[in-house]
Amino acid sequence: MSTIFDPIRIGRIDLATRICMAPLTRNRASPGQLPNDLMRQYYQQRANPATGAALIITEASQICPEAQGYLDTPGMFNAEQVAGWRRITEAVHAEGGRIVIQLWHVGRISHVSLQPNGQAPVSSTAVAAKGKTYIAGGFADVSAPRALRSDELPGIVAQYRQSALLAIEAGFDGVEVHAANGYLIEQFLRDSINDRTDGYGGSIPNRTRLLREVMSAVADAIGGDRTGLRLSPVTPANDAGPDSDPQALYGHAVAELAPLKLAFLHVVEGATGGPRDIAPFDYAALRARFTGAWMVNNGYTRQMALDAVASGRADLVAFGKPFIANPDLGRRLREDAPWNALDTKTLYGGGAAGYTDYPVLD
Ligand code: 8OZ
Repeated sequence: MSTIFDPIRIGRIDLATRICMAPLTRNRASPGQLPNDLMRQYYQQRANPATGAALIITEASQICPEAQGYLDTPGMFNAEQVAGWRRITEAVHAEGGRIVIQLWHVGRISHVSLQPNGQAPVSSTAVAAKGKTYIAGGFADVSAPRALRSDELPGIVAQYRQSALLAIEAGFDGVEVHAANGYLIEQFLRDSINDRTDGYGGSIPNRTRLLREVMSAVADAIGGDRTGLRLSPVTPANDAGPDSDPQALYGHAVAELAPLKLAFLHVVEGATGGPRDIAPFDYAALRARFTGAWMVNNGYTRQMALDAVASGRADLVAFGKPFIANPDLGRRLREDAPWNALDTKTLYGGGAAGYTDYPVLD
């Protein structure tokens, strides 16, 4: 029987415990979508596996300029960004921690003011999402997207591949592809959003095509044993309506990735950051189709995490908001110490307040 405090090897990555820091958008990058010293301090504070996380998954980071959907999120597509991230991976490694970067393309969850030349965001569809994003000056409705042509998709796949290669150059232990929470890949997966009539729409194998091509390209570039994937089969986040058959869709998606021997699959159970029981879904059946490490997330308490790993239901547990408010969450889990409360006003944007100034024990 394992505990959340036991080591594990996932793919090529050795972890000191099963405690992971979930990806968390904090909107504190510098102009140029650049990682900076404040971000370095934030990750470093959480990087020692004895007190923090064994594995940090960074905040979602753009694979290309068109992939941005919110103000001041970091990028991973040019040399300056690589140099900035390198300082962060070095700081995390100096603490004995491991760090993978979450790579995303937001698709239609964006705003023309964040897009190159003020152009429309791209998606599987030309139908706008209902929802807001955060831009210069405050919240704004997301913009109407342009549906990608089929001949543009190989270029998007190539951008994921290139971004993953840059991540390795920046010293990351691997990458997590963000295919959750209503962003581009999920905009292709779900039949509630994908209204295409080409080879990327319609049947389940067509809707999972972009995911399959992205994961194959990334795994081919850096190794499946350094590649993870995040899915959220039933989340309603970012106006992602429920798929007509999520069990079949996500089951197929995971089964066809088997040849890639991915390091881990990170599943958001229920509504991201909300109710875990929003819709029925058999996560154990999904796991049965996967051979790598199984990472669970969403609203885990200490007891839930202990039970999930002790029972064998999960290999790893990712904590999100608790890691914002508790840089030493690993120690607090070990000692069963109370957790600091989260200040929700300082989640997105701003400086050190609510970012690097949460207190540790003693
Ligand atoms: C909260 C605010 C902005 C983005 C996600 C990357 O839901 C996000 C995100 C969360 O995956």
